[in-house]
Amino acid sequence: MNLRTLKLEDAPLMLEWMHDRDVTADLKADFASKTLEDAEAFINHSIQMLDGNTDRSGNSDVHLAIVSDEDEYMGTVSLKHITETDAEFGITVRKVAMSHGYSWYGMKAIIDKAFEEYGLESVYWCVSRENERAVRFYDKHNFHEAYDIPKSVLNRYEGMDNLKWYSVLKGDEIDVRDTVAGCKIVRIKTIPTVNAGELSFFEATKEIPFEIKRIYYITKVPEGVRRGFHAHKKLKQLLFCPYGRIQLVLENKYGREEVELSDPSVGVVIEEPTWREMLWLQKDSVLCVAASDFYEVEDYIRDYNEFKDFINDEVKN
Ligand code: T46
Repeated sequence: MNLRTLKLEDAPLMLEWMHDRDVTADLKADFASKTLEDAEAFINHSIQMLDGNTDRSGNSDVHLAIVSDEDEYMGTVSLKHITETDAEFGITVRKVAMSHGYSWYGMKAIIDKAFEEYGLESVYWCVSRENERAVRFYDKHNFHEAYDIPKSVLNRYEGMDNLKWYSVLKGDEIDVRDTVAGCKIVRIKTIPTVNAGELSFFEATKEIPFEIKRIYYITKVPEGVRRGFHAHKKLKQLLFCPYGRIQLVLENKYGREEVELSDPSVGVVIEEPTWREMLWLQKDSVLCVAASDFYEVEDYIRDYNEFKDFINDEVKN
């Protein structure tokens, strides 16, 4: 997969999705009436814009082709209405490209460009809530609903209701691993507010797969200190770091792996016997834990060899 400048020879495949009701049903613009010449004109215009030109209304947009390894056009990904700080994201892919990772690849690549190449602070976009496929896609990738879209942007969508807005801020991690030593890495819903921080929340048993009976947090730990060195027999926990940087080393029947917790919107769910060690990479980092049960000293295995025997016995049974 690749992202490249649009070429005139992409026009027929661009026209293919424009005339495909399955692709365009929930899109704002009327694509059904477009012709090959329209597609070519769009591509020519996009190439001019890449040269730093703006259109008559002063907009500067970037439209790039998402292509296969064989350089076949699969869809277009865009940053529109680019200002010094933000831009609107847009994407359309051909039906054959759906569910093959092209949308995610294109989206991630252009958002990376927005922050790294164009120096933007935020990227936003919206979809019709009736566009279930798109809403599922953005939710699956843990993008968060945005509630503070400026009026000037909303005006562009006047007359359209039932829209769901999303935004990504510079520094948001949008490509984290799914698991660490078989433990699920979860995205904690996080709502950004422009210039006023973020609010994160999770609800049992929606984002985390157990009822919460206890919450505890570890604070005031100096840099370089390690804690943990134990496993639990039954306890399930969600670990997250709302402030600072903590390295988590996890070991269980899936192996030994580490992950850095440094994003308040990322947590790790430990559901089975797992040896854990936590290293404070930054002084005063906070480790928060939501646990499935009350504190029970008998649930701890604090001897590493005993833990190894415990998981070996579990594997055998
Ligand atoms: C874990 C990691 C991530 C209590 O009395 N009640 C509690 O709910 C907890 C969690 C601890 N304690 C007592 C037991 C010890 O006397 O607090 C003291 C410190 O606990 P510990 O040495 O186990 O702390 P960590 O940081 O090594 O481990 C803790 C949790 O205990 C453990 O369940 O998974 O954080």
